[in-house]
Amino acid sequence: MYSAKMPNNFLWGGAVAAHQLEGAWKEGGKGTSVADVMTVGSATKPREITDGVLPGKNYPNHSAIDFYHHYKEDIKLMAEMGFKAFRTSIAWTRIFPNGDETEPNEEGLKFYDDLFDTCHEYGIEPVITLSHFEIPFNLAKNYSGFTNRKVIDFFVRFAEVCFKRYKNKVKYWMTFNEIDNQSAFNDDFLMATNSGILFKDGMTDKDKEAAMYQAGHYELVASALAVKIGHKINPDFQIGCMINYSPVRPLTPSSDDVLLADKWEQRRDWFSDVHVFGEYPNAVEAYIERNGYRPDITDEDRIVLKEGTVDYVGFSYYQSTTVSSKKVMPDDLTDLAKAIAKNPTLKRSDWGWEIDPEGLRIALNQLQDRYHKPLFIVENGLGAYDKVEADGSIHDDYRIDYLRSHISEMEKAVELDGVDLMGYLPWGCIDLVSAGTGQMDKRYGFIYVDKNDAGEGTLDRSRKDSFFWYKNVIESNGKNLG
Ligand code: P53
Repeated sequence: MYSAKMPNNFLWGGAVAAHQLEGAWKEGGKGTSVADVMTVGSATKPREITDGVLPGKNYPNHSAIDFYHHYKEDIKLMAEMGFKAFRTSIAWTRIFPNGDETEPNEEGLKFYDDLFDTCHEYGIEPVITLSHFEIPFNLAKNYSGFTNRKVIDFFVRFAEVCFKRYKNKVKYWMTFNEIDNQSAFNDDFLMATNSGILFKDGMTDKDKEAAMYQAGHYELVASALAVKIGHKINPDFQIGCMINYSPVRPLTPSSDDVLLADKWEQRRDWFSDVHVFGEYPNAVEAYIERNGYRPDITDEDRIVLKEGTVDYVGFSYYQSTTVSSKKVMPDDLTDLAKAIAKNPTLKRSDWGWEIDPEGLRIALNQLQDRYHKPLFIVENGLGAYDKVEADGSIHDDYRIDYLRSHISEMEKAVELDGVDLMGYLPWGCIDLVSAGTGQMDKRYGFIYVDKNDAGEGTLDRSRKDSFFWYKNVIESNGKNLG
């Protein structure tokens, strides 16, 4: 609905994911997830995905920030900032340790009962992702992840158990985190995290891309089935999709650059197109056919997709993307990464992520125009090194600058452009393990956690300058940006 000002029920808060902060990877009956077999990397060194948990390696997600034992203290700090909503995920392996069991693990279910109860004690609405980069390792290793149709049933069982158990505790859900990331099909990390695909040596780009289309399709079917079941369990549920949205800028006004930007978007946005419209866009059907891929897509699947469309579009926004036809011509586009050009007008983070606040307003407008659905910013933020002063304070003005400029563009989108926006949940509201690099020192938080990349530290929590700044933002419903 059109609102000329920031709505009073706007969901200010923050976001995290289970595997990046809970730790306690073997407690409460939890099984091993793909995140548990990823080592620590750095800005320049990718994480290694090992064949099971091997001795002598550093797996940062195993202990993370031990939210599993600290959640009461952490939620209290979020309440102090005035959070209205808190996004986290349910670790699939706490509920189904190997993914293929028929009965859930009661101790895992109980943990999330207590967590959600704690949120409600402070009037904080939980926003829950079902699958956030933490598919059971068994499903990856022994079923080839989502390239296997059987995994649809395992996911749907997991979703149904969660919907039933938390029927009166959780209203806002999302099915698959950043489902569109896997369009970067030759990125081993993204394929493992998104779909539980562990590529074998010798696979060609074509093999990988074909696997991605199959896995993506089965995930979309699994999501649609979950949406249908969820709405039956509680018609008040709001179940969304979740994409990593990056508006694409042509490097120059040339037709080749403009068309390349369109092609690039088509090859990512089909995931959310299917989630929202319940049908495949022509551009992707044509691309699949032109390349000779034959994903298993049945007529029944197509009916399911239509019946399980989402209620809202959740998305993360970190940066825009700029593409150049000097790198690749539009009709030759396969590997999306190869089309990306450095945007000469933008600054970058220490990890090379471009900083583009206006890109967020563009994203909100594009998504509103394309989908006509409520939107929800469920991740945004700056990964940065923080310095703790002698007196324990942390002056993270760079983080405040990033968030201020993005919130300001977001407010223009709501107040000037009429975007129907449910809330703003910046990423990593408490410091946690980076998904991409496994580092602790790539920090996003308002709350500092004393732990470094080597895994050393007291785990003590403290308030950064941004903590007090964000409290004022929330208190003033976004008017006081400092
Ligand atoms: P990190 C890649 C591209 C965009 C977002 O990322 C991504 C990724 C995966 O690294 O992930 C999302 O921790 C994701 C979160 C993640 C966050 O962005 O690499 O949903 O789990 O932590 C930030 O700096």
